[in-house]
Amino acid sequence: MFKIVVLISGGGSNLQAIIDHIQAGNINAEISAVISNKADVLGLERAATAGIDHHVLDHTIFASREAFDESLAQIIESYEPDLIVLAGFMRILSDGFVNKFQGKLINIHPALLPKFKGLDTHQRALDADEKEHGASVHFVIPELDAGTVIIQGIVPVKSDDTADALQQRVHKIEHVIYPQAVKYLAEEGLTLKNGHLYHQGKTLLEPFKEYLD
Ligand code: NHR
Ligand code: GAR
Repeated sequence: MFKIVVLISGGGSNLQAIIDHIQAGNINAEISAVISNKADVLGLERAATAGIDHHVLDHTIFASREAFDESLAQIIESYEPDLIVLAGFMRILSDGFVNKFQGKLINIHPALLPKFKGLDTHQRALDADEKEHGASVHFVIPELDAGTVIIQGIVPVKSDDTADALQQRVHKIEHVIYPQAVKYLAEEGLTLKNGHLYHQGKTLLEPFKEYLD
């Protein structure tokens, strides 16, 4: 079985979307564990409800980022996962951690990368007067939000949009593209070689794209 560990810091609605697709038989994989750096978040309850092992690893008790990452890596490795999914995980991971899991570590970022790396993406998209915004699932490399993009979900920006309204629209498409990306990796032989995507033996020159309808 293709085994997944999911890292969260909060609500875990993307975690829930992946759980739902697995339970519905759309993705042939299992989530072995969910790990949160924050206690008492809804995402941990979602894991408990689905009968998934879950852990809290509070980053504030560690002396350094590296010490936290070391401990995080130990928990992850105990599950021997094929894939590690960052789903609203809000801690930047050190180079050592990222290199250890390279090619197996993915993130969803709420912007159409390479635009709007970092935080506060929805307000920044509005301020830049973008006509389209969205989310990108990408492989994680040490450089923040800079790894190869697998799939993008694209939503319109409306003339009277607020950051909140836009965020909600982006969230909807995240729940479509993240399970889809996991399926490509778990079942369809999507891999990363030398920074390029291969899908069923062919090089992909562009990420997959989905539009909100
Ligand atoms: N780590 C690496 N090495 N590379 C990436 O591309 C990563 C990563 C860790 C997380 C998610 C990312 C996003 O999608 C992600 C990508 C947190 C921050 C951040 O500044 C930035 C980007 C992302 C996640 N975090 C602060 C920190 O000091 C804490 C902010 C908070 O706690 O609210 O780590 O946007
Ligand atoms: C998602 O919108 C995700 O793109 C974003 O946090 C949200 C998590 O939602 N990620 C980041 O901003 C990472 N820096 P969820 O917890 O409900 O899945």
